[in-house]
Amino acid sequence: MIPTITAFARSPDGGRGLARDMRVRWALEETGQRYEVRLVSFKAMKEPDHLALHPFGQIPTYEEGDLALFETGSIILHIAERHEGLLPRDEKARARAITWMFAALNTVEPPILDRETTALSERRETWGEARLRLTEDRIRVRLSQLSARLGDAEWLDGAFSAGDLLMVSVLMRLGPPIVDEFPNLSAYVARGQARPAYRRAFEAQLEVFRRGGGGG
Ligand code: GTB
Repeated sequence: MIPTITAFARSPDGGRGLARDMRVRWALEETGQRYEVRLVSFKAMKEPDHLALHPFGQIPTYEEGDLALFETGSIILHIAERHEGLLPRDEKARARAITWMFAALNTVEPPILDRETTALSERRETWGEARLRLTEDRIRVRLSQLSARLGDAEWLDGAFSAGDLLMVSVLMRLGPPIVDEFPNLSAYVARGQARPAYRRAFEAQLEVFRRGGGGG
């Protein structure tokens, strides 16, 4: 059964692959799955049909027959558990790869999102610049720990896994300036982005942006 995911009809990221449908597309490409995409407007995301799929009125969602999922981590785990390519077969290695999925979403991404909120909504406050610096220092702590663990390795724990897919996606969201302070992390992101499955997913989301005439 071909799954259907949802994505922004007009992504505000200008086709840079930063919206979370990119992570799901990438997982589907890594595992060689065909998929369909239903594009939704910001208005439609808050209407009953979409809210029945996603209680928080967001993208992405994932529909496969009578199964409907939301939350990128859960969607990617579902895909990874059913198809070869994103989780090792060995039980312990698999548990460790899943641990990295949670680490990406629960430990590394939160300070990055915090910085983004400050940069977008709080910067003009009298305390905005100070708070921005604070959030950046918190990110540096996490990235230095991650950098120390990765060391010279290609991926976080053996072969490329869903943990790497999510970690690279999270670091991409932060963007180069801070990541580049850690050369092994910027090389890690570049390795992820060089994967053929990543390139296919990126082109597919960019095509939506091109067809939409430039977002907005
Ligand atoms: N925890 C959920 C998950 O992982 O699936 C979070 C889902 C989520 O944040 N979805 C966002 C959304 O639907 C899109 S990805 N937002 C609309 C809303 O809440 O009304 C976040 C995102 C949006 C835009 C950019 N960008 O333009 O660069 C990047 C990332």
